[in-house]
Amino acid sequence: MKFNTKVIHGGQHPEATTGAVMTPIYQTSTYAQTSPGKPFHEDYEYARTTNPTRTALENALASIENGERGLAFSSGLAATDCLIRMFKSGDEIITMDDLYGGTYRMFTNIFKDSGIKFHFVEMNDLDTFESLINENTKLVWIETPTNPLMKLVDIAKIAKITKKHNLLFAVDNTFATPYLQKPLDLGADVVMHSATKYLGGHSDLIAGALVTKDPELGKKLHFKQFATGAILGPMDSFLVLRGIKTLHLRMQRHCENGQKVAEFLEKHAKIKTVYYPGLPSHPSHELAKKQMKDFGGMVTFNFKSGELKDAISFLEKLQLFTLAESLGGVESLANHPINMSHASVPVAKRLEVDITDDLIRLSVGIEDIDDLLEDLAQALK
Ligand code: P1T
Repeated sequence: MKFNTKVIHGGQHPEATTGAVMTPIYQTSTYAQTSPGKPFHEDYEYARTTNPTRTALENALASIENGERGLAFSSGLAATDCLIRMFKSGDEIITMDDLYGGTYRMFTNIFKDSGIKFHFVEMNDLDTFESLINENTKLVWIETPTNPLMKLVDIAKIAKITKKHNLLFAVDNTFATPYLQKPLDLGADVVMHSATKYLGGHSDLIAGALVTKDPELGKKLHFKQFATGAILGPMDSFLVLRGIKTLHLRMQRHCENGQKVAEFLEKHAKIKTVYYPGLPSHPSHELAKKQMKDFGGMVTFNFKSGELKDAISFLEKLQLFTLAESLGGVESLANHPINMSHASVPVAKRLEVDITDDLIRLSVGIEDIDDLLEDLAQALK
């Protein structure tokens, strides 16, 4: 199946008892047993372990990422947490200097006393990255494009290095989605999603996902998940599954609108830099053309003035773009990283990577482009 068919049919079957075309919401916590330890259905005994609506979603996730095993979590951070729990004191993880603020907070705060050592590096400097690898290194974790600075990393090049050193390689594919890029095909071992974003697509739920190429690794992660409990409920599983069915259509429009917004902002007299991989001025534009099908709906920019007050005034004047955390829904959102998505990153750290006071991140939705550009123009004026 091609991708646009997989989003609708991948891993999906009519429901066994009625032939319902859409997987029902199995709103149950438990399943009958015919004799102690003998469940009525061999796959289902308690819903923390498995639920048919979640299973249908997990099969869809595996299908669209070209993986073998999908797991659906109660949030993106729960999915990340589950993967990091695979490691122990003394292990080392190499990750990037530009990450979603909540991921950075988890790595530096929650795992602070775990004995796991995290290295935060500029991943495009491959020599420095490889020089950090030693016998304790176990995992490489990247985002591409990154949140919020839209940095790209060459997944295939990193995969070559991780394979050489026998390391696990995980990619947070939230911004790109499998419509734009498939990390497992490029050599990664695990894909992670905040399914809250484009996969769900309608800003009406919180969810996360892991997809693995290796079914054995999938099994180990499922054990961690059911033994710790951060599963996605049946209602939200249904909603993500429904969201995925239109992922390709939504992403196509997000990309069209994202490109036009980026071009508009780049020409505007008050704007300094626009961070969008679809612009020839983006330092990784050539890599984006190679690694991604298109360039997505996330656009970040700053002001020539560099002034916080200009960012605040712009955000307060927007009418159609809603000032809100999150991204990837059908509606356009605006975010002020230093006060919102990246407020948990210490000032010195964020300034090192240019998350400045005047930085703004837009999640460009699928509304009419003329209305979006008009809103940006009036707010900038
Ligand atoms: O919010 P949650 O579903 O737990 O996902 C965390 C997460 C992980 N990875 C990336 C790249 C993300 O963007 C996020 C969540 N991000 C936001 C809420 C935000 O506004 O950037």
